[in-house]
Amino acid sequence: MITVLAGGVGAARFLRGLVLAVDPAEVTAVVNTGDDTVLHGLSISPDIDTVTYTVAGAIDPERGWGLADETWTAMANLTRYVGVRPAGSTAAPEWFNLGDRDLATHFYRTARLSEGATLSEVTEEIARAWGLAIRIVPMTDDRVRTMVDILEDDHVTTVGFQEYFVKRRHSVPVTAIRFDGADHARSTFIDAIGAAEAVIIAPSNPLVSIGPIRALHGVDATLAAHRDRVVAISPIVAGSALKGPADRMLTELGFEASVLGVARLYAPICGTLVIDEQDAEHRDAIEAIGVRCVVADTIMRTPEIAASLATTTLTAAREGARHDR
Ligand code: FO1
Repeated sequence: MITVLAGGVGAARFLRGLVLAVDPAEVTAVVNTGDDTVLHGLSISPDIDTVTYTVAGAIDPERGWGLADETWTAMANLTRYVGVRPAGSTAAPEWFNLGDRDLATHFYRTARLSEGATLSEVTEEIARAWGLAIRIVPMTDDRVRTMVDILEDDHVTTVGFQEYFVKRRHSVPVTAIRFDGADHARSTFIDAIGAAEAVIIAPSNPLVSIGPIRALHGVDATLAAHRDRVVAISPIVAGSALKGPADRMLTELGFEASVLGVARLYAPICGTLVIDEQDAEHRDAIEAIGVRCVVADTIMRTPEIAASLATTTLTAAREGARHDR
């Protein structure tokens, strides 16, 4: 079994490559649910859906989220109600775009959860409906919410992750993040770490995509116990995030926005870091802090490049596993 800890777009592209390189039935993707939200009364799990749609080949390639060939009739009609919405109401959240085809997924998830199904069960059903052979597992069936302290109009306000990421287009400074509910939430996947021949930390934001997974009880300790077979791929290339605010967020929260900064964050739980060719000069500095370093093309412009990155990462994990005995 190969276990992948996953956030959104970067992880989804990596998984799409991985399933070209190995038997998809061998792969378990453990997905962040700290980004989940409820809008219009609908349960929305953005990272789970991004992974599902991408591996199914149905994602919109430009946006990286939502479905290709999408239409937006429901959203367009929502604007009618924005003018009559009373102050303080969260109805008609027109800032979060739900396409007509995508809505079907949220309808299904919401209905099944209200029937008493767990998020794990519903996620498996949705993956099956899309014809996927990989296992997609939410990190927990309990409610965990990533909350972000932002600096706005000279004072600090706490908002949910999507209100920071989408509503404010992640363009405001972040002063702190926390994962409400993580202290008591039960992880779904500890066994999938121990049983895996390789554990891969996908190229996702280390703070708000992998951070919530690590915040669950027992996860860091289990990863640390299998550290030699854990391989991470840096989401930071030449000091920048390929997508999203990871670079700014790292700096704002006191970390270094570089492959070395990523290596320091992961050093306790991960034996090897895969970095991009553009960062090859940092290899020795990373190895000096006790993390083996592999240099590869990590910019997944095509599924074939992602497949090659997956093969390199798996080889590194298998080499690491020889130390892990
Ligand atoms: N991201 C945006 O930037 N704008 C949106 O309107 C938006 C809508 C959306 C709807 C469904 C979904 O599954 C994802 C959506 N995303 C949107 C992406 C998503 O919120 C973020 O990329 C992730 O949470 C970060 O990993």
